[in-house]
Amino acid sequence: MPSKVMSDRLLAVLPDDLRPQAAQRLAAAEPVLRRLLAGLYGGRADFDAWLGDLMESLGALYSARPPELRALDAQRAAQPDWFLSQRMLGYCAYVQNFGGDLNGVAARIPYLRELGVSYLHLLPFLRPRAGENDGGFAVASFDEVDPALGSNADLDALTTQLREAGISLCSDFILNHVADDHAWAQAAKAGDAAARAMFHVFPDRDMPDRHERTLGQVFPQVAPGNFSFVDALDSWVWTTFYPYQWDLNYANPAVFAEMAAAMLRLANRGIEVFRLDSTAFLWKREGTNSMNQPEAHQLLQALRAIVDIVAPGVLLKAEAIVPTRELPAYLGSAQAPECHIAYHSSLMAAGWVALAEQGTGVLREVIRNTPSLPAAATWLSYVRCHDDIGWNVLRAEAAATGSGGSGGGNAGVGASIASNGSNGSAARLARVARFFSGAEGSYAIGAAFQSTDPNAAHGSNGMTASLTGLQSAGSDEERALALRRMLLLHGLALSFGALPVLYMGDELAMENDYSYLQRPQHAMDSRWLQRPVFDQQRWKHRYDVSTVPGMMHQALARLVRIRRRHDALAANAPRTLLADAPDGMLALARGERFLTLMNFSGQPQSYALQGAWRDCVAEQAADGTLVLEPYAMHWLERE
Ligand code: OTU
Repeated sequence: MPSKVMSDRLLAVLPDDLRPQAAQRLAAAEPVLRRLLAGLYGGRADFDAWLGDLMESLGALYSARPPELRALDAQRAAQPDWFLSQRMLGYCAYVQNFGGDLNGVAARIPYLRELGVSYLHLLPFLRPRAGENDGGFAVASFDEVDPALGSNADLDALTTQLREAGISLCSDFILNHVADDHAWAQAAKAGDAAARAMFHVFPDRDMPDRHERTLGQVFPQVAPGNFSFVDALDSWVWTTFYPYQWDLNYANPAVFAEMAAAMLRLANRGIEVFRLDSTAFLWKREGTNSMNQPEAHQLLQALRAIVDIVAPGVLLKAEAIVPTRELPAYLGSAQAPECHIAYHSSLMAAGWVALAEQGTGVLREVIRNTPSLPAAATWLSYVRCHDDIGWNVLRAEAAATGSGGSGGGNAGVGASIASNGSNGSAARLARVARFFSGAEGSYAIGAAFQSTDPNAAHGSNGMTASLTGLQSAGSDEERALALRRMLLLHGLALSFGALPVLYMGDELAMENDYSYLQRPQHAMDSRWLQRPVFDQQRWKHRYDVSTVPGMMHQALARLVRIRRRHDALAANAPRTLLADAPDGMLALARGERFLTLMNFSGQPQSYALQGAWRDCVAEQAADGTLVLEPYAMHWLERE
């Protein structure tokens, strides 16, 4: 069917005044959308009719978009790199932990502004499954706010207030699965064939067993296997995560159309960024691990084309916790844009490896493996998040960089491990995981996640402060070292060249929360260690530099302020890894005029500066040979 016919289906439902603009956007994106969807679903007899209906539903969502959001769309379409500025800073929190409810979050807007936050990621706040729900990642309705957190009207009010404060709201959009009490799952259980076709349902173990041969496991301990038997269906359902999270079947075009519309309805409530959860898993293919499949990228590119037509002010953020080489594809290319932002989980995990090993081999290899990006796309940098720090994404870098861990002669945890080949790299990463669970003479207090095998690494849990030694510190000196380690990791995230996101509580050096052990539904999932309730007492001390929270908060706020002043630190401004630093250090140049020096080891490190510099943090001149104290960081600008 010709492009014009499809575009007309959308234009027909728009009021006259919106048509010229829509026609313009369609001219650019409709052919792309149609090509992508034809590639996925074109073989079906009803493809043209389906696509026509999709266009009409997009038209309805287009005309329902509130004028103030349309204005934002226009503004951002005129400046598509708006989110790459060094003035952008993210903050991530659970609604219930940060503000109690949505109104409580609104009450914290002044605090966020004071920190310089311009992007707020609130972890899942839509109506979750009744009972256990994986921290809200099992969604029962995409159209209702969780009643425990507020109403849809509260969400509308919050997005309005945030927008007025210059803060973009980011919401999770959990598009890989829905809860087993979502209307589709309930209808399927009641015998509705169309609803059943929204999922991957198998009458016996034949196909599940064939898939299992090559699938990995996300939660091997608490949710082993990737299929769950559902009595009401008398069948097996694909459940990559917990058994109550049913994977959606994107081979069915109805799933794509429904999910695209659900996302745009949320966009029309003023959500400006969607964190697309578990994007790697969207398409299944026998004989593979059913991750990062080409069709998953086509689906994301089709979603992007839809956003570019209906709500071009909206950003898509890929959550794909996959090896570094698989990451760039989630940002697409200039010709085929995909997401605007992607989590750089390798960079995040490698910062922690550098601390454990007191050497930067893996970190440098990650940076070398990080390609430059299409113009209006960037990485998300972070120190930690609500999930575990996953080590497996670093297998390739750990294998490529020898044993690691030299840090000024003080053997780091990797020092005695030979790591050529995958067993070596697994053992090396397993040692890092043990380090952060407190073994290997470590200052860290954390928990290994989802692995009982001492030779395998999965992930590590714990708050940044606890993993960097604050919780175990017995003296001011040890506290000072922990503080430096926290600032070092934050400094990496802030100066790397990315959109940095702070994790709630880290700015106040909050420690592990053990209350989850008392909650039977959470006790087996140690990710709850790092999901504490915002500490009001620490917050009150944020200006008091005689306290640890005050020291952390003030030092971090200072880095944020310095970052804002330097356009060399903008997300996609040039970055060069300098090879002349010792292994315990990382030296990162941002253009010709800015230099970040980081000591990941417990020993002093020297670095010979070329030319005259100014230390923007210490506010003093720096030249000649600079000696970096253990875990110290220097941000230098050229004089
Ligand atoms: C995401 O995470 C979420 O961030 C988790 O909180 C959810 O439990 C999960 O999806 C299911 O919705 O693999 O790329 O290892 O890193 O579960 C997606 C733990 C994921 C997480 C993993 C993850």
